[in-house]
Order: sequence, then structure tokens, then C-alpha cells
Amino acid sequence: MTKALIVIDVQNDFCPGGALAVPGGDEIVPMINGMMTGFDAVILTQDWHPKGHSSFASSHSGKSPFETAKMTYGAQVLWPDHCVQNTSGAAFHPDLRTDADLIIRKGYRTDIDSYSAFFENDQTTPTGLHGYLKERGFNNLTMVGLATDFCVAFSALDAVRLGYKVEVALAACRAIDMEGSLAVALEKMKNAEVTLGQAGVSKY
Ligand code: VGL
Ligand code: ZN
Repeated sequence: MTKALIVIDVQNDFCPGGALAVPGGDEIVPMINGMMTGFDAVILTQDWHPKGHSSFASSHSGKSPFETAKMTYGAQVLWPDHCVQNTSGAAFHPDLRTDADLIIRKGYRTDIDSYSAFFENDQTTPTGLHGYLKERGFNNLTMVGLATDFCVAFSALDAVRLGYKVEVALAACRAIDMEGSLAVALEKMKNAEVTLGQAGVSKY
């Protein structure tokens, strides 16, 4: 088998009570833990920003969270400060199994955000995940986690572009859904032939 499970950003700040809480973000943890045994490898991603990161509204005078700013690489949504390196908000949800093959951190360059597990938001700076997966021979990826309409969708779309067969197990994802972002993300994933399904979920 060559199937890897990619668990996107199941971190305290994206769960209820966190700085950028995704509604129901914590509900998916038991399901994801259960899915892990059905894959040849489990990879966790961790949003990992330095203080004063350029994706934080607090780094742009006069801007509020959820407004956009123009970056060198295009428009960027501004977020509340979240997932700051070495804080409890950046830690994985305490119940998430972390006995994974690889933990890949992203968003640690001050000037570029990184939604995707593969490329930063400039669409060219790689995280190294593609090299890891290629070298280990994985071509089949299932993605779960937070948030469906940002990091999960960007990761899935990049993975398709890179030639992987990709399924997003929607039951084990939750969305931010700002200004219709979930509908847009689902449409883009459908058009890109991402399977929007339940891979590995039904058993749990
Ligand atoms: C995410 C916004 C900012 C995500 C990360 O994990 O979807 N969203 N940073
Ligand atoms: Zn972030």
C-alpha cells in the first residue's frame, strides 16, 4: 500500500477556545485518531508562526482580523494572532495522536503565509513535503483536519497539481467559512478532481 494520511493543523488555536477557533474543530479528533491505523504513514502539519507574522492583522496598522492586505504575492486574509511558535495555542489538540511518521511545520517565514502543506502562499516556496512523499513512494493521499476552506483545500489542490490522487474526508474536517469561502473551496476541489468523500471514516 502507498496511502498516506495528512492531518492538517489540528491545533488548539483552531479549536473552540482558541485564537482562530473553527466551529466544531475539536469534534474531529476521535475520528482522525481512529483513521490513523488504516494508512501506511501518518503526517501531521502544524501552523507555526513567529510573533509579528505578516498574516496577523496586528502586524498591519489600521487593519482588523478577516480584512485583506496586499502582499508581494497577492491578496492575503489577515487573521487574529494564532499558532505562535512555542505557545499552547500552537500545540496539537491534547487528544490528537501524535505518534506520526512526520510533523511538518509551515508559516514560519515572517513575510509569507503558508496555507498549503506543500507550498507557501507565494506558490513557489516548497515545504519539503513533496520530496518526502515522493522518496517514500506515496501517491495516494487522504486529507483531514482544519480548516476545510483554507489549509485543507490549498493542500489538496496543490497535491493534485503535483500528481497525487487525493481524497478529502469531509467528515473529519471543519471549515472557517467566511464570506462563502467553504462553497468556493468545495467547488475548486471538485473541479480539480479531488475526491470529496469519507475515506477511512466509515469504520469509525
Ligand atoms: C489556517 C488560517 C490561517 C488553516 C491557518 O489551518 O486553515 N487558516 N492559518
Ligand atoms: Zn496560520
